[in-house]
Amino acid sequence: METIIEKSEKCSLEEVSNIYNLPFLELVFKSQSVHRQYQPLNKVQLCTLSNIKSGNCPEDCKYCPQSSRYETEVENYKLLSKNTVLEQAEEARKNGATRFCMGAAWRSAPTNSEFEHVLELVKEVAKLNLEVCCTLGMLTQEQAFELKKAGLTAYNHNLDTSPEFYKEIITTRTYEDRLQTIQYVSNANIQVCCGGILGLGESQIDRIGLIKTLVNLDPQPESVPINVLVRVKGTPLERQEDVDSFEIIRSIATCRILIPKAKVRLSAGRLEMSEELQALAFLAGANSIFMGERLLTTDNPKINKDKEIFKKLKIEPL
Ligand code: SAM
Ligand code: DTB
Ligand code: SF4
Repeated sequence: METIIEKSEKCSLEEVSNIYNLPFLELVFKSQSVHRQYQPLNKVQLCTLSNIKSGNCPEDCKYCPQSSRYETEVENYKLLSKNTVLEQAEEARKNGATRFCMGAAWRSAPTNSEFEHVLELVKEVAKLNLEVCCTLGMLTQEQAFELKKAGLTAYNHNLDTSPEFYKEIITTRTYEDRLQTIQYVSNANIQVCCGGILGLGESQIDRIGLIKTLVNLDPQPESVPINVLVRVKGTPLERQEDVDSFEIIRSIATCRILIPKAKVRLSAGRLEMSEELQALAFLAGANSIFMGERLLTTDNPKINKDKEIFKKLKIEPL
């Protein structure tokens, strides 16, 4: 079977690097020009997250508060009930969200009745006329087909960083494992949502390497979340340095230019961003945010605050 990275040299590291390193103003001009060609203007999609299963995860992702290996203050709970999730989804829709993303702190999606429960959640959320996204860890091909049948729009599975730096951040699974699940999702005709995290201590070439991998996925992802590390007390990365704001914008702009049809999502980390930086991210080609006062376990800007920014910038929810 062809693999999703079959044509991996379509765009070389050097080509990605040449774009990433353009003079800043030229880069943003170029990314905005591509944006105008491929994406609706002045529109940003609102997505809301639900942590449907929290904490106690066996993986060792160094950024993550939900790993059982670190002493964090995160809440641990098993799968949420249908009613709870549907209430959250309805609330999200009422606030203007058009996409609802359910995350679970699992290494892999379970194979028992818990998976049946997730399928049920997907079906019910889809009935609310919301796009439905899940992120449940690794999947089998069969599970991907079942999620598709249940009405799943998209599956989020991030590569997080470059293939080279990955082992510094996670040792309990490999980059290849991630690519395999992405392949299964793609085979099942579910949209691929795949991106990464900035600020893990990676070098600029790692950021470029992540983008190169994303660009060369075939088909390219429909959705690219760009997260900025949320430093959580108790995780190995709690004292990681700030990532330079211009690196965030360069990453977004490069994704916009090289993955023109994707939604580029300004995901985790907005709480620490000024309005001006967020505006610059939209200018560079970001066209989605998470709305709601929580991401999975950490805080996100208040809904009213986001409404204010949209009003000032005359941005409409998509
Ligand atoms: N357990 C599943 C998995 O890892 O694939 C799904 C849930 S996991 C929390 C979803 C994504 O959240 C991760 O792939 C990572 O990119 C992002 N994430 C987790 N903790 C983060 C943090 N502290 N800051 C920024 N992004 C984070
Ligand atoms: C993604 O790329 N970012 C979201 C979503 N996909 C699942 C998760 C961000 C999590 C931030 C840390 C937390 O709140 O636990
Ligand atoms: Fe588990 Fe996902 Fe957190 Fe890694 S990112 S520890 S797999 S919940």
